[in-house]
Amino acid sequence: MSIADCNLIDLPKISDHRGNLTFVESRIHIPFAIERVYYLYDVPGGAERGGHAHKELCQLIVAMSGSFDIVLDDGKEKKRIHLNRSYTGLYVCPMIWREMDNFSSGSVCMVLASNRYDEADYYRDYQDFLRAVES
Ligand code: T46
Repeated sequence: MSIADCNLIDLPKISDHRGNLTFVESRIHIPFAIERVYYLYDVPGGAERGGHAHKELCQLIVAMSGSFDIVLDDGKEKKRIHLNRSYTGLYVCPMIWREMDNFSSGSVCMVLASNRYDEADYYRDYQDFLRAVES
């Protein structure tokens, strides 16, 4: 897996005089079935989140409100992506180290995930992650 396997996905947006509606359907708009939804909010200015990789988990990360940056790292290459639209999600495949920062005030990060929470699926040590991608 590499950061080339991660991509921005434009979700459907239905607009009328009442506002916008966006939806996500498993395996139609994203390449996995959604098993879990979680969200980050009330993130203090200057805070950093992430700092880990997943062995098997696939995720779609969406800035539902405000904005933040995600740095993707596959052990060879790094890429910083700014998310600021509630109809654009970042698909993150397994074995990608991610770090998140630059959260704007009041931002909300929603994550659609392919599996339930499992701490055993995490690499939380960067050297362990590098050893795994290099093996
Ligand atoms: C990711 C980024 C975008 C749970 O109990 N259930 C959950 O579903 C999650 C996601 C976390 N937790 C617990 C585990 C920790 O004790 O909540 C605590 C904070 O989790 P963590 O430090 O992993 O949070 P972030 O914001 O650094 O990372 C999270 C996700 O863990 C991660 O998969 O990609 O958001």
